[in-house]
Amino acid sequence: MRERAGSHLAPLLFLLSVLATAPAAAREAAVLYRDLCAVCHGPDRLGASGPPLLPQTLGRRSEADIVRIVREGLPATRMPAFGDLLEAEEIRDLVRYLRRPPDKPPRFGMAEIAASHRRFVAEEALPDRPRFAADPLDLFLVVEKGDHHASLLDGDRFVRLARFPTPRALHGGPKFTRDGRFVHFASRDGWLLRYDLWGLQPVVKVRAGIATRNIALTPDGRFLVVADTLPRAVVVLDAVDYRPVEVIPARGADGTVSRVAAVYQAPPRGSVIVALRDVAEAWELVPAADPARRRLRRIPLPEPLDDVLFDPAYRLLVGSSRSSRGAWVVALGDGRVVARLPIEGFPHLASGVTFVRDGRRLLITPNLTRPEVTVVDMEDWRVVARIPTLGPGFFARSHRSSPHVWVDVFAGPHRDAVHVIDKRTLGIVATLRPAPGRRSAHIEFDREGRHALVSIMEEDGAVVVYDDRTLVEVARIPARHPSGKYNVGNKIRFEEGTSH
Ligand code: DHE
Repeated sequence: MRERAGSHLAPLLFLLSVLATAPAAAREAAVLYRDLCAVCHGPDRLGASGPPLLPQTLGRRSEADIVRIVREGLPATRMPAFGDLLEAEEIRDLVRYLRRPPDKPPRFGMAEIAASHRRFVAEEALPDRPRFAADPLDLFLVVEKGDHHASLLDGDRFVRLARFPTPRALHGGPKFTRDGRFVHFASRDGWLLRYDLWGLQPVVKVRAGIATRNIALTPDGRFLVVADTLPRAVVVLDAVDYRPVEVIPARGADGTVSRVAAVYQAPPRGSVIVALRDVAEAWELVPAADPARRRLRRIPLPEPLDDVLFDPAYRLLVGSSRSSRGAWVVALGDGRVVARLPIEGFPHLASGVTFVRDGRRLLITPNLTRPEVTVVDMEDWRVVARIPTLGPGFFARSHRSSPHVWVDVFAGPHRDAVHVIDKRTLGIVATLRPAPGRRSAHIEFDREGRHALVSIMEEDGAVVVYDDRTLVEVARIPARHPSGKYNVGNKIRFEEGTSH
């Protein structure tokens, strides 16, 4: 450890003094972790105010990347720079320690979930009408990743009604109750929050895993189903009070343990579909208060498909995976392979949308690795158009009453561009750059399908509102690294142009 304490941060001075008095052997990585990192990342590396630091949660970052973060800190977060305090070798050893599994495998089951439970307000104390004057079914929820907040926007006037803290690192769409009053958020660290949009207050929270992908409500609204990659499990909770009902280990029919890629509500089926990342099957799950009565049906797949979309009747699953080329169409009823789609790269089907043209339903999907969007006829599964774009895209969005589909250009030098595609001609009619040089991504329509909202995904970003017909900007609301935006009315009506 270096003699110089650096310029800042009172807590670090305290930690420094602890280290200064520690014996030489205490410089080992585990001790450095305990003294410097555990206060934010938890004594067992499972996360606390900071994220978990385990091989499974660090997986996407290289050793060099993590060394840089430890040395330089992370801007706009509470992660300080340790470059003034630690020698390069100490940082390297610390990072290698973080990338090794802990001596004792982390455990996160019913007891740990129950122990994390916290209620903020009694159900009886919730207000009986909204605390704001705006149409409660035309609200937008904007997730602001920059400082882990969400904003509530009035979807008629495009003004902010409220802004409130959320768990850190939210991912996936928040899920609304059928009346649109409550919303469930999920973070990558497993924290779930049920929030009352009328009372503008958190109601209950729980940690349902160490690393979580997303959540789905059962169509009857009774249960919340959670997709975990650590532990490898599907967790079922009571959707109102967040008491754990069941932890279902994710194992294929042959016993192979799998990460859970995602869970999706399937309203016409009364079930939740579970996408698995490591085994060639999907599950259809109907939870029950008594786990002995829940139903779980395995649907065989031609290969593991972890990025999926459904037809509006939820008879078919269209899925792709990182390892395969193309996509498959599989009947949810009997696992019959209906078609194989010749799409190159990695179509991001979870972000695709469907719409009707000349009486035929088309599916349009962005591609995470290729500069094109693909349009597929959902009756005969022909690729009807490949539309070249300025770079790989992440999100597509439309609305039943809009003549357009909007797609972003998420990666590459043109990540500030958003293409507007004509549903009839399947040609790009405009390319907008709401903030030149800055990433513009993720689109959501208002309830009437008249306006499209785009996120400027930057620390000092914004939500930009366009008139969908004139393509003229009508409002710009500052926001801190806004990611997804969700219109309550579109979500609870299962509007065809948006995600569910
Ligand atoms: Fe997402 C939704 C998977 C990286 C922002 N993302 C989803 C869903 C899946 C998914 C399966 C649908 C679940 C849902 O909404 O309930 N995302 C993945 C990945 O596999 C991938 C590529 C890698 C990963 O590490 O998870 C990935 N996603 C990202 C990002 O890097 C994004 C841009 C920033 C972030 O927050 O991490 C991101 N994903 C989003 C958003 C949604 C989403 C905003 C909800 C979109 C919606 O409109 O519903």
